[in-house]
Amino acid sequence: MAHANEGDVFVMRSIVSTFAFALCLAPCIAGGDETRNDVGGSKWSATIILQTENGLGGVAIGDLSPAHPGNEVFAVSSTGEVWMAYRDDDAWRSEQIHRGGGELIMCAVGDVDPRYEGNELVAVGMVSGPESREGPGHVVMVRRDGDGWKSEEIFRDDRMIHGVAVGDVSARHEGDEVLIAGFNHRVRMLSMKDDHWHEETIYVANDRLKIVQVADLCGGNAVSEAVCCGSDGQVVLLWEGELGWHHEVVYADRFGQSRIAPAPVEILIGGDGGKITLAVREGDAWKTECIGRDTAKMRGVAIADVLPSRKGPEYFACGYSTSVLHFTRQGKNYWRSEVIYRDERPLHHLAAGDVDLTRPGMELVTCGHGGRLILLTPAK
Ligand SMILES: [Ca+2]
Ligand SMILES: [Ca+2]
Ligand SMILES: [Ca+2]
Repeated sequence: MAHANEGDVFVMRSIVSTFAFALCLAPCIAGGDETRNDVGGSKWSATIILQTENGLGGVAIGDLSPAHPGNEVFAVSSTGEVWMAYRDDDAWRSEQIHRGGGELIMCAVGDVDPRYEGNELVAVGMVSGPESREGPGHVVMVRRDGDGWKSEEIFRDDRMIHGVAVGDVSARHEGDEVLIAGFNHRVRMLSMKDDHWHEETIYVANDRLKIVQVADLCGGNAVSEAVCCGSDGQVVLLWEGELGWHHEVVYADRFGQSRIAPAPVEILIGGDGGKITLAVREGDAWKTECIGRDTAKMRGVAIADVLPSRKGPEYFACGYSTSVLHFTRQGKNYWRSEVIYRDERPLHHLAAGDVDLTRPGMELVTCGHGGRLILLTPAK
């Protein structure tokens, strides 16, 4: 995999971005360690909220623990661990809430099992061993149980499961469903009814699927839609109508597309060719534009209102270059990017959510091969 060196040029559509910035991060800290980054006139704080020995594949933000106010941050590791990080007054603390035998890639939080009060976490990956090995994949559900945690496998597939999302995408089933996407090219929907998990395939792609996300892109539908992407280079919108599941290709590229972040009327897309694409729904059609490029495969994208000083949401991406980039529209078809964080190792995911109750708006969380879970906030 490619690593960007300090000084690498991020070639943008009309502008050269601010460059690489080496952040020196302290080793393992239980309570969180803050480092100030000052790049291109904008200041961002990077706080290590968890340091593990193994690489972290994916992060999710949600409320799984009533004992801690607001949302917690979850991350899954290459050795099958699920971690929870939470803020305790001024310190960040963490707890391992599950350990399995296979690499976990992604996780999501939501109320997927009505038999238990509140939200559950679902994590996906390999049943055993690393992603690089052929073998079955599975979905593990982790939930609070008194003062402890309980986990169980709720679905097993013949290939690795790479992406997972939770949301209400089907009116035929009460409440939220679990969507999974994996290396057998399928998006499957899991729903709990009568004490059993039911599964149905809702889409078959041409190649390995990496990600599925729940989205509200078509106003007027009673339930949400889904978006998936993978190695065939297509980003596909899925929705259930009266006649079953429908799909529509939003974007196609010769490189695999590995991360998607849907927001109302738009989708931010990260590709294996290092390209970051914004797809905007205009009427019944999709309009796409390249908003930036990185020097390696993209492994995280986020649309979120993180900067209170700016109107509307901001666009972020990260990947194997080790950088987290912030994209700003400067005018029609003209975007600027800046590096707001640089890790020591490749980054594998980026998520946005409200994890800090002391500041308005959302925060960013990223993780990757270095085993660090990093909270990124605009510096005070
Ligand atoms: Ca909580
Ligand atoms: Ca529940
Ligand atoms: Ca439903």
